[in-house]
Amino acid sequence: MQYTEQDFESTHPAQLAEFIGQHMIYTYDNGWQYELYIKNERSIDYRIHSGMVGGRWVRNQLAHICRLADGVVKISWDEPTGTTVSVTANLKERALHGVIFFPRWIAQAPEKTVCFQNEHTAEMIRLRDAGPTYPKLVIDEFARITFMEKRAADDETVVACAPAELSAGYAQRTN
Ligand code: FER
Repeated sequence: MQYTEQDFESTHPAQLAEFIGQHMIYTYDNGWQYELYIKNERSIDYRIHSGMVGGRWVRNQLAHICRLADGVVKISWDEPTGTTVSVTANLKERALHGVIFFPRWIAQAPEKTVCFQNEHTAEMIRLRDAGPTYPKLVIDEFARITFMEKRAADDETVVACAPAELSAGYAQRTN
């Protein structure tokens, strides 16, 4: 017997309407600044503005998205690099908690993953398979959501360029 994700699927698209299109910028208590767009029921786009892998950005990452309560969503995914992430966001309180599990090779050389990943997927898979994987660097941090807005689903313009190509002050906007 070989298991697939479909055997353990808990995404309920009908419960996700309030979260689809949500776009947010947040800063973890360790100072790392991230931007996340919930593109649709199964995918996210994101940019990393600062921190260990600042400059990295990704589009169309498959994610598991589930509603925990009104305004509370949990988003989890598995990167081609082998990094896995689970983020829980409380949109009403603008509070977020993320857990990032970095494979050892990224802890040793984080700059190898700083790119527009969609154009380097084969390279990321090669690096991941070369390892080492363990012990993973587990980062568990709270964050404050400093900017948030609701966009349409599947809007390709929300995350469309590298962090360094954004206009000055883009990530510093608050609302
Ligand atoms: C986040 C934490 C980690 C996040 C993305 C990551 C968009 C991705 C890290 C990586 O792939 O290196 O909150 O949100």
